[in-house]
Amino acid sequence: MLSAIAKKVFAGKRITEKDALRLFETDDIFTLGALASHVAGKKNGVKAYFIRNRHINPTNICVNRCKFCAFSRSQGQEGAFELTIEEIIKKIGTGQNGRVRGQTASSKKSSGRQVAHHLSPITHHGISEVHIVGGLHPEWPFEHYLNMISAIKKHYPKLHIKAFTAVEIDYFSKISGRSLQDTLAALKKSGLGSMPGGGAEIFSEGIRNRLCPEKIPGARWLEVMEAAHRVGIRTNATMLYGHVESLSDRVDHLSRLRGLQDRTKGFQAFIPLAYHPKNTEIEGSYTSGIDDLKTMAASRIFLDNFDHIKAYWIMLGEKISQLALMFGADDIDGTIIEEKITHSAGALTGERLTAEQLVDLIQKAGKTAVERDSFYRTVRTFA
Ligand code: V47
Ligand code: SF4
Repeated sequence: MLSAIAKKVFAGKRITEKDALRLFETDDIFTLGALASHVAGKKNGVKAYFIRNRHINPTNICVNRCKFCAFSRSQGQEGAFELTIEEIIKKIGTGQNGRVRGQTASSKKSSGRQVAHHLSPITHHGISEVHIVGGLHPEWPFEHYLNMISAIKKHYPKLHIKAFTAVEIDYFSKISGRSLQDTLAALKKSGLGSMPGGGAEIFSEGIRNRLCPEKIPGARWLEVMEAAHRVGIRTNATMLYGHVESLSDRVDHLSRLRGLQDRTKGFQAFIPLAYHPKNTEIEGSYTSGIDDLKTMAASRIFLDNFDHIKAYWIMLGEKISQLALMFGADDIDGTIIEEKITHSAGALTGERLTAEQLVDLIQKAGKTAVERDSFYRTVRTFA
C-alpha cells in the first residue's frame, strides 16, 4: 500500500502532504520504520547523538496559563517559584550527577571505547549545554533576561546557552518595546547560543485556540523563528501531539515547518513532543508507543530538509526512545538532570540519565553513539 511513497523515498524525492497523511494512517509500521531508517541513514549514517546538558526553568509563573501546561502557576499561587540569577549559576555549577570539579567524562570509565575526540566543550561542571525555558513572568523586565544570560556566560564561558522559546522571545519584544530583530540581537550579544523548539504546539488555529488561547498564533511562532534564523541564531522545532488534534493537523504543522526551513535552513532538529495529560485542563491519555513510533517515522520522512529528528527520552521513555532510533530518530537529547515541565504533567521517566546510560541505550539499538556539541559537531564517538 505504501509502495508509491516508498518509490519516492528511495528516489530521494519529496513526499506530499497527502503522502504524509497516509504514513500517519498506515498500520504497516514495519514499512514505515524501514523508510524512515533509510532517510535517517542517508542523513546521519548509523550515528545517534546525545549531549551532556542540563535544563533550568527560571520561573513557572506565566501569564499565558495554557490548558495543557501543568508546569505553570499564576503569581502568588501555591507552587509558584522564581530563581534568582545566583541560584541559576549555582544550579549549573552542581553539574552532572554531582560530578566533581575537574573530572570529565573521558576520565571516567564509560560503556564504550572512545575513538575520537575532536572538540572539548566539556566545562568543569560536566555539561556542555544549558537549556533554559520558563513562564512569561508578569514583572521581570527584559534586562533581567539579558543579565541572566551574561552572568551565566561570565561564570561559565565555555558553556553553550540554548534558551527561550519563540513564545518567550515574542513576549520579551512586547515588554521591551524592541523589534524582534533587536530583541534577538541583544540576547545573542549577551551570550545566547541557540534556541529550543518549544511553544510550537499545533499551529492549526482551531486546535491552538482550544489548547492555549493566550499563546501567540502559529504564524507568529514561525515569524519569530524566521527572525532568529536571520540574525544567525539556530533553533529547533517541536510539535505537541496526542491531545485533541487530528492527523491532518499534524501534517499541516509539519508542512509549515518544512516551508520555513526551505527558506532559512535555520532549524537544527525537529522534536515531536508526546502529550502528557496529568494535572492539565485537557482530557486525554498518554500516547501509545505505536503512535510515538509512527509520528517519529512520518516526521523523519516528510521533513526532508531537517538534518536531525530527536527522540526526547523524558517524554517517550527510555525504551520507546531506543526503538525510535530504528524509526528515523538520530538523537535522544541528553542528560537533562532536572526536568519540571513533563514531570508536572505525569512523566513516567526519571529526570536524568548519565552519559554512560545514554551510550548504552544507543549501542543496544545497534547505533554508534556520538556525543555532540550544540551544533551537532562530534565531541566523542563511542565504538
Ligand atoms: O513548549 C508543555 C511542551 C515544551 C506539556 O528544543 C508539554 O531541544 C507534553 O520544547 N505534555 C517544552 N508536552 C519542551 C521543549 C523541548 C524539550 C526538549 C528539547 C527541546 C529542544 C525542546 O513542552 C513546551 C510545550 O510544547 N509541553 N506541557 C504536556 N502536558
Ligand atoms: Fe506558559 Fe509555556 Fe506553560 Fe504556556 S506552555 S502556560 S506559555 S509556561
